[in-house]
Amino acid sequence: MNSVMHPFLDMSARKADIFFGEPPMRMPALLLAVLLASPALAADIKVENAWIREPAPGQAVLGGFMDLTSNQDASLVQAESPAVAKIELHEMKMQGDVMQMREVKAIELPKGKTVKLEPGGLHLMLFQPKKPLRAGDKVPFTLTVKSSGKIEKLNATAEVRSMTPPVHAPMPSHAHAH
Ligand SMILES: [Cu+2]
Repeated sequence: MNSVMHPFLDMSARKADIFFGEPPMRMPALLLAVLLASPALAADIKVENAWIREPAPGQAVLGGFMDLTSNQDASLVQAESPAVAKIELHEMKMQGDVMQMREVKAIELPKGKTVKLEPGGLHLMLFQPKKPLRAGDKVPFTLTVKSSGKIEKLNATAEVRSMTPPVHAPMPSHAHAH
């Protein structure tokens, strides 16, 4: 079981399900209670190999990467961490000759497929670390995942790793304009 970081938010989500979801209001109360209590309805999501690229001095934007595998169709809709001001979900794509980066509303996690957040592809963009992050630091973060109309929060930890930028492959497009 994944622990729930924001019990209040989670309760609101469940309440919303009761009022706006499919017709559970007609179900006998006991059955409804059993369904809501069943953890089998929530997606089981593996978070592996989570890491953050150590920023250059003064750099206020960091890339976060990991492998995500869900046992049912789900989508990652939000990420947050007490270590940074904000996290966005990003995608990098070649558009003609130009590598472009944009924010995406969600990252789809198809059932059983390992989705890799990695340099040059989907990634988390972390903004404004509250204190300097150095290689070896462990950064806690929380992912918000939606599956079958349910919202769940996953807590995980990413390790800061240093990566010497390749001399011949500068990544000018990684300079964020937003
Ligand atoms: Cu980005």
